[in-house]
Amino acid sequence: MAKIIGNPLKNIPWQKKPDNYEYPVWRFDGNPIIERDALPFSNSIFNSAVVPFKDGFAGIFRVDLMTREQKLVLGFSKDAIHWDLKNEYLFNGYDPRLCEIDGWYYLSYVHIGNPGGTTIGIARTKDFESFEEFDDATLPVSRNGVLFPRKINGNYMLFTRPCDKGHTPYGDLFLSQSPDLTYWGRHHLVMQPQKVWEATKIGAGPTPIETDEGWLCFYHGVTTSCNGFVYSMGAAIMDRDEPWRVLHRANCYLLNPRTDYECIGDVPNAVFPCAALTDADTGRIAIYYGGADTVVGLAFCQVDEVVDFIKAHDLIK
Ligand code: BMA
Repeated sequence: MAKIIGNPLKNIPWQKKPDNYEYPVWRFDGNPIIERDALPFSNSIFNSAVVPFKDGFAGIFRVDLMTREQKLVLGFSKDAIHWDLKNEYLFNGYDPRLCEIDGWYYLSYVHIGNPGGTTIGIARTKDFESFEEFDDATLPVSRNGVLFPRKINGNYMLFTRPCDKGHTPYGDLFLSQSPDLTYWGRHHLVMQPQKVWEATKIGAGPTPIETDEGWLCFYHGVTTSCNGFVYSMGAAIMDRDEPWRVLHRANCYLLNPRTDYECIGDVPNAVFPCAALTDADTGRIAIYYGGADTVVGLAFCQVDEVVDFIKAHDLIK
């Protein structure tokens, strides 16, 4: 029975698995939790990040405006379901991830503005009021920069996904290391697309979740149909000390576009996970994902059940 290594989170949002549902990840029945027009002048609010903060939660939300500029926006919540979004733009960019390391909340995101293409921006805050920005962690062109929630063997670890300036038709998962969040090196290839559901490209998802069996990493995988890309969520388990080593990897997706809010929107057929809350006491995990590049959805799972599922459908033999 896999266990989460981390803090308890008594107020994690939760809903029981529907009766007779056979798969390990299920959706919140109040989805979407954030609609596309939750802020003035917003076109869509989707791939977003959340963390426990004080006695509630803080989040950084991807808001695409009616001009189709891409902005990051702060939000706060008592229950991690109902969010008070601030109508102020924090950074230019998209697809934020958040994690807490030693009292700092770290944001990694797709930074736009470099003429060479997108890079991974990193910033940190203690209070979600003032942010310190680091130099970009990658050269262009790169997306899906996801930090691990602690140093491993003295280094910060960052998943990256080198890509092109467009709607990249390829993509492998890499990991880079840094002693100080400024100088990055010791790069490793971690995973490449394998099965059809993710054959076009893969990219990291929420902050990796530490368990006694390894780092539980949800990620997105993309397949190409005659009607375009289909984005689903998969999962793998990486070695705790050498997280570029994949110990187990599900051969199928764990969540894919099936509901109206995942299949209909600005980019149809997209499930794009960017955050997860965890409760070490109960093994509960709440996953936040973008639906059809338009809204924010929430899904749930139990760590032991997900790990068992990955092992039962394991690509790594
Ligand atoms: C990716 C990113 C995501 C987006 C997805 C589907 O390349 O841009 O932000 O959700 O495409 O459009």
